[in-house]
Amino acid sequence: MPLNPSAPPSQEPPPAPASRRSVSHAPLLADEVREALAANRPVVALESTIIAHGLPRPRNLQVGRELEELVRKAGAVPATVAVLDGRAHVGLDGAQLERVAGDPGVRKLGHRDLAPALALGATGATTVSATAFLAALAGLRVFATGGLGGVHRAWTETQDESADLRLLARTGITVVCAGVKSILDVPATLQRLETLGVGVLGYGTQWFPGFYLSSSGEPVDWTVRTPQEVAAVMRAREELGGPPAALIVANPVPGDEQLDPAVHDRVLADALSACRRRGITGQAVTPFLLEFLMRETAGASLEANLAAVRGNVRLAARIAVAATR
Ligand code: PSU
Ligand code: MN
Repeated sequence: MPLNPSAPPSQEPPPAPASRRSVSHAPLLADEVREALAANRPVVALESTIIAHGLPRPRNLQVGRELEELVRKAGAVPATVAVLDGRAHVGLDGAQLERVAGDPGVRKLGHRDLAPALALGATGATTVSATAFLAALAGLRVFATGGLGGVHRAWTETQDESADLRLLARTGITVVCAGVKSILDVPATLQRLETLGVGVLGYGTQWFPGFYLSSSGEPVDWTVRTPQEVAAVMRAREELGGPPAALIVANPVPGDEQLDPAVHDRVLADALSACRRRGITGQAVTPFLLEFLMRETAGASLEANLAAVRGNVRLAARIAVAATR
């Protein structure tokens, strides 16, 4: 409305533009998630980047639903995390999950992208860094994913290190994963995790898992064998206090469901050179490499990826149950 020049000067400041009006940026918890947390019942956070950018449509929606179902079957409440129209959600309903899986405009949001996404009303899937942050903020203690981001093999040229690592260094949450993605420099990533104070437990193994492969060939310092042992480590960390950091539970894909290691090594070498040749950088690198492997292994890498994620989600639910006892 144009100002009336004859009106007395107003005492009220002019209304802020819509984009600056104070809307809450606190994550919105699904009812079921809020009730479970209030009653100290187990909840498992699930990330959404794997759904929106890590898996092909329409299989991704089926998988998103299946993962939530696996959490329920193990006696916990699933909380898939995403940002919809500028609001962070911890726990999605069916239509919201469909949107994350089906809308090609869904962005990929790391932790640093959250503030602009909330302020500007964007819609996006959350990576490990953004999911861990929002889940911990909402009071969740356990989170499941496929493979963490980490130090990329071309780090000396690109300086590409996933923001997952820095966020996990500062966030007290237990992350169940099949190690870090094997497209990465695994030894360098393990070194970074050590420096950053992120705990690493091998689940039923003395070897750090290799995402598509049961082992990366790198040893782990600590091995646990039951969800109760993981819960005991979580309690010890919480009792000790000190600077918060994540605890990684590295859970290998079963040997009979892993990708053939020879196929893995050959196709990955091709994927890395294609990535370099095409000048792919930044957030696009990981989805490009995952997609390349999927195509060039005729879907075998996808099956190994899914087997890993399913195993992680089941284990995360058992850990959440053990940790609320
Ligand atoms: N695990 C999977 N598939 C994925 C991812 C993890 O099985 O797509 C995602 C996670 O969201 C992780 C992200 O945080 O890949 C890492 O991306 P970047 O390397 O750009 O940080
Ligand atoms: Mn990166």
